[in-house]
Amino acid sequence: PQPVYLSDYQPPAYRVTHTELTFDLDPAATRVKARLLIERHPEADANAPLALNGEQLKLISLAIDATPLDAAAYELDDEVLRIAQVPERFVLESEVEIAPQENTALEGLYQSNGMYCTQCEAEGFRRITFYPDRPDVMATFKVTVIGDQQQEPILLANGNPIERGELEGGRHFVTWEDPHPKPCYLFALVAGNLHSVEDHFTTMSGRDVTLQIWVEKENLDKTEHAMASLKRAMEWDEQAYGREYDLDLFMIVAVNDFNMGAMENKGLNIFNSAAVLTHPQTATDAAFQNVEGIVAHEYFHNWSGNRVTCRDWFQLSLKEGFTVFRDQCFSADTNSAPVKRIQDVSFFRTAQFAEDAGPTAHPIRPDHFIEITNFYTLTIYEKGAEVVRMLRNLVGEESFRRGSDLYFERFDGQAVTIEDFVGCMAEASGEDFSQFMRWYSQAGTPDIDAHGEYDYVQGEYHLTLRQRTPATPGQPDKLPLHIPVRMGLVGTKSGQDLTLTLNGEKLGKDAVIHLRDDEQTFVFTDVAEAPVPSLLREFSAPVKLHYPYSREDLAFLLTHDSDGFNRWDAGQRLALLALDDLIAAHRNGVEKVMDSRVVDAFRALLSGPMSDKAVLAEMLALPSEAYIAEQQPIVDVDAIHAAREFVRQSLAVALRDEFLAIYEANVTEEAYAPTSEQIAQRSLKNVALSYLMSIEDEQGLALCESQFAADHNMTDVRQALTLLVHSDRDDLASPALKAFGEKWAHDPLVMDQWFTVQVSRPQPDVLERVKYLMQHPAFSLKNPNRVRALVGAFAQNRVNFHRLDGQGYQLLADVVIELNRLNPEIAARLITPLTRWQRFDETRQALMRSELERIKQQPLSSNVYEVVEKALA
Ligand code: BAL
Ligand code: ZN
Repeated sequence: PQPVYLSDYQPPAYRVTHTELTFDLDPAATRVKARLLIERHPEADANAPLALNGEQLKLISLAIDATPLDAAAYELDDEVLRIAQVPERFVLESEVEIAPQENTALEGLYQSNGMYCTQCEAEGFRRITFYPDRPDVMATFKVTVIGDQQQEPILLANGNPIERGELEGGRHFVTWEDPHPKPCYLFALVAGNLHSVEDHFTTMSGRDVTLQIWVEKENLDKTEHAMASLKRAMEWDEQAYGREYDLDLFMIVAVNDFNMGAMENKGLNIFNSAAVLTHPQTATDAAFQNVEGIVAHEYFHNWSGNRVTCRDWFQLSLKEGFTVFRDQCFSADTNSAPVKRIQDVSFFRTAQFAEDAGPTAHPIRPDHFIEITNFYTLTIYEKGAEVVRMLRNLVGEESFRRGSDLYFERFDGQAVTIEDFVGCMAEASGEDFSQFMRWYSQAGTPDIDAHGEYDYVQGEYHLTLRQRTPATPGQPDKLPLHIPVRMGLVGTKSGQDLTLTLNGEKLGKDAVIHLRDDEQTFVFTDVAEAPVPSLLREFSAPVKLHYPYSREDLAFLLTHDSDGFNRWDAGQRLALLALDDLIAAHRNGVEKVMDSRVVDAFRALLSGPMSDKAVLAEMLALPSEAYIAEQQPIVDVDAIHAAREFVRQSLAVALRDEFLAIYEANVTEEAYAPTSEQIAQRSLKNVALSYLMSIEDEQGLALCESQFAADHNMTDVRQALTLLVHSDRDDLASPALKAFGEKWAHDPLVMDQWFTVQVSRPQPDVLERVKYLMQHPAFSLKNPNRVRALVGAFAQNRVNFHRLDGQGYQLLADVVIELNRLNPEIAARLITPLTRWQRFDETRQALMRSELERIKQQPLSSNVYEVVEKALA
């Protein structure tokens, strides 16, 4: 497979202005008729051939302006249909046949539980009909779907329904019209035996929009939260961005087999059932919050992605980074803002930093790719969002809003670039973003080494910041970035933020300083007392900040920093310092000793004023093994696990009574609601329970068992089940697992949780259990959710996946090889943990590489090929 390069971009020689499609549905032989109104670009060569993408299509007929084309008039290979001579303006008609029931890749038109659905982003439309499958070709669509009245009573497509009727042989049809020009990646069709819940939203200009969520009948009671989230998102986008919905109907459909979380097709969002269905008995608080965020994300795409779309797939972060930023702000406004930031950053620093440091590292705007589906990454999405957040922080909220208004107005109905977006921000604010643009082209996470000195005599504080971005594949040398560092100086006597005076200018108590050079020293004057610097507040830039904080400094910031995020981060850093010592002790076979400062800090947290329970729950959670691993030069999975368990157990022993008290104070009999208050209470209660269970405290065990038995809501049940299964009390865990598995055998999304709980336990029997569960009737390699819940979760189980005998790696490679044939997109994603081989000891490196080599020996899809090739380069 050959890469495509951004530098080769050419505007399309022909554009489609209007698209009419007719689908005659059949599992083995669906007929698709296309009638395309096509025009040559005014600047294109009059002899330019027409090239249409098409894959796995059986061509039945082809005509231009009603004249059939004979075989000599076109060339057809596995990927492209090329017609040498076409008029300046013409109608192209084609008919093709496709087989949805054989489509296990879940791209294009496929069947899921007997229902038809589509996934066209990024390049799935070419598996439906011959078309210029690129986002800069935008057309209005009229779509007729014909299906069986019994099997497919519901026939959906984008836009508004304009006609419906019955046909011979028990068939019927519905015709849909979408007046908004769109690229074909936003096309959608759904047909099946679906049921809907309906609601309404009145837009800011007073229009009534009908909202429908379509699901299988048994899931009708799991749609309430998604609907409420949708309405909140619609209102929020009007207030925060002035964006109003533009059709009379907005539909969401839940499907069981789906590669992504969801898809923003115009007017017809298709969702992975896991990203839309919730019920207190089946979904955890985290799932409720995830659904809220994803519903909002897809809805927000209606403007950031659909009305204004991407010129080419290299610009993917234009819509994804911006839309993730929008959904993050929405969730922060709707829930606890500091907790949202803590959770997002915690995930980002673990997973995106790892991606940015590995062999698949790429810029937010890559300059080449083989398979675009490999680029739906944390870098494009999450780092892209961090860059938009930096822009907002650099220009301020008002200018940012002016910039986004300008962007949506100026480029409505167009396919544009990242420069167009940043250009609007520059125009609205008067700022110069030329250096800032390097964030889009340079991969890798910048390291910032910070050093501070207080001059008592002069009353000055000198802060030196040095930046360096490590080499990444294809980018050996990096240029300095424009990095906004939000900061404060916390006085060690007063415990208060000091006023910041820089170059004679009073900046207030919290300010953004701009690091642009490799190294810069900032001299703060009129600093009346020795401070501890609080740097990178709210994680103001996606960088690794290194400052030689002492444990006393961190304990001080933990209680005095006015920035909630940095208070949490000080706790994480303090725990990491203790963990470092313990990891070293474990490796050296020396007795482990718990740092009393960490115990004291936790005691202070537990006994201090408890204003924000949600933040407290985050502060009590230790850094994950994956995050600890990120900080180590060579990852020693066993030492990390042992050290973290030691800290957990030491804290539990020292603070048992406090954890018990926290647990008891946060038990509630209230009916479940996914409110911030209740979620905070449950988080706090469950983090306390996890400490108690780490020492298998008798009272903790009893609480855990009764929490499981009470069956109050899935958050509590799942936490209790996890703690039992992850303990050494198999006598308690086995009956609980059995009861849970029997109770929920009919619900695949709950069975996914049952799989995950089992395969993430630290005990060494897990590999056998994974193999056993892969034979379970509820498991199927064809379903991406099942694969992620079982095999994906196992690969996150650090001590077991990284077994020294290599069997964990072997199992993953076996699954990748099999999935490569069924679903290349999911297979390629599944390889990720193996691509991180450089981070491990030599033995594991060799084992991981040999599995990558074994995969490479197979006949591979371009998706898997690209990842393996990079991983071994
Ligand atoms: N566009 C693919 C799914 C999403 O990011 O919303
Ligand atoms: Zn998106």
